[in-house]
Amino acid sequence: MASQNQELLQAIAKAADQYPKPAVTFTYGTAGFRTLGERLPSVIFRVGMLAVLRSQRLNGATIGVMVTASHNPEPDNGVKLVDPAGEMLEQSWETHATALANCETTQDLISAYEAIAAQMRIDISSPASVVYAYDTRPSGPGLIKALEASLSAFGDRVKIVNLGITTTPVLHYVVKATNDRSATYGKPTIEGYYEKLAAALKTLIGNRAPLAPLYVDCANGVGAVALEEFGKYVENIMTFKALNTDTKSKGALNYQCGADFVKTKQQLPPSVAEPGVLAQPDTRGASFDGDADRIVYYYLRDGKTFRLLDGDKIAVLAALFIEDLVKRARLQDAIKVGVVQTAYANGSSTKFIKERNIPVTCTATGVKHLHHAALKYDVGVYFEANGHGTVLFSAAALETLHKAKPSSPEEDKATKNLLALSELINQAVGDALSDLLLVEVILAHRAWGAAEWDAGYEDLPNRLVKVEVPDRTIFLTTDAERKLTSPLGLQKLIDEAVAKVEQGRSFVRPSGTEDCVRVYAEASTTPATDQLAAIVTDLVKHTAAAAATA
Ligand code: G16
Repeated sequence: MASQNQELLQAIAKAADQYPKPAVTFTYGTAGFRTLGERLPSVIFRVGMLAVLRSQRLNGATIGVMVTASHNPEPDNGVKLVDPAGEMLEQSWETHATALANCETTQDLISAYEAIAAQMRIDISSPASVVYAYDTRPSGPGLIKALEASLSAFGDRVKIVNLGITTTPVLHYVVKATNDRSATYGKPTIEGYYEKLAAALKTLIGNRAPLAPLYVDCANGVGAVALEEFGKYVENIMTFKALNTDTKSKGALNYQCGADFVKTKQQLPPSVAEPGVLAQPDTRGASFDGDADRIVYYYLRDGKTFRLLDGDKIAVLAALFIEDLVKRARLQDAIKVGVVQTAYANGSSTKFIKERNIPVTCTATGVKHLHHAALKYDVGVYFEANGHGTVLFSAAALETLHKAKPSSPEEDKATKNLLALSELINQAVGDALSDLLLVEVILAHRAWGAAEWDAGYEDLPNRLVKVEVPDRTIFLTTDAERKLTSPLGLQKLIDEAVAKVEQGRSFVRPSGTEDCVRVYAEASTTPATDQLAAIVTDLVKHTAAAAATA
């Protein structure tokens, strides 16, 4: 055993020598490691090592590795690990990821790797299983080579599945399905996912008329590939008018398109704003982000005014619809619906949900935080305002639905619809495609267009500003990122600025995916919001500059 392990360590060291660490400090952030793609080969190699350890620690369960930088600019890339249930990597392991990524030499790396294995009592020669995928970024194939070099060092101890170019949520689905011993979640393949979604969609649409064609901005990313493939499975039910599908031209990814562009700029992507695209009254459009795990909707009110239907609007639509179905199924005593948001949720959306006696939890930014909070509800609807989210049905809720004894056709139908929704909605992570189907199904059931969906509540005017600072790590937060604890004194100044504004709210947090600080502001009027955002932005700039020169 000992000599076998020595041989393995030598093989890993030899391979690792090909991927030296650059002079950069890496952190496992909101969604894994993210920075310029050219800086990442050593990180990806080491993430491969950690994926194997994680799998070994979990008795050979399959772990996912996704190479993507999602909404970030094209030169960036990133990598994150997916746990066996399709969830984000358990948080305590992020420290191990950061530790391995920052080892300066191969020798340090091997020592750190052995230390983690010893601490976790992992036999490094035991079997492991890893499935991986990547998006359409130009740096993807090179980084995948680094991952493969790492995994190959383990020889046939590690079972490897390469899903190729696909979306983040598909990878999460495949991980979950692969580890599902009951084999009820679905076939562990890309096709298996599309079949599952299409079958659930067919059940939910029933004999209703086909859905209206939908414009989908694919951010010139991998969502374009997924949409084209998936479209073939649902041809008789719905058609997609795909826009921004150029995954080949340099610089096109996420450029003036995509969910992040729309949400941040609060405007249509130029290609969607072209005359004729959303011209028909009530035509809806939707934007994916670069790896198709977020979606926002929009339409032109009266054919003119841009109206955003973001993650908050989707959460409200979904929560009220599901709550309605639960009542129709007469299961309201057994199944409680709750909503999870972050500080970015528009104040009006939170108020609207609470007024309907639906509990709301606020967590820090990052799917990993929302997901865990949502698991505490029987049905947990979680969405970030930026369009990241899904709906989780607990095992208990599913059992209640499966065992229900409906006493009327209406109860029976509502129960079946809830079960079909649990199939339609990605239970591992938010998926732009699955969320799109959820929205379309709800609108079809309600016989609503975008205007009726939008009518529920009016967003408070809001602004999101990216501020580049010399060192974002000096910004530390508490209270689900709603308050700063550092730099000292800054929060007091923000509070004073907020107190002067009607319905004012503002917070500052360091981004976990980009080298910037984010400022959010909302207030009762647009001028007041813009002014508040400008004041807080200035406060951040001055404080950061002062700290840099101190
Ligand atoms: C990632 C995370 C999201 C988060 C977003 C922005 O999204 O998965 O939960 O909202 O980054 O995070 P931050 O404000 O920390 O930069 P994506 O779509 O880029 O994977």
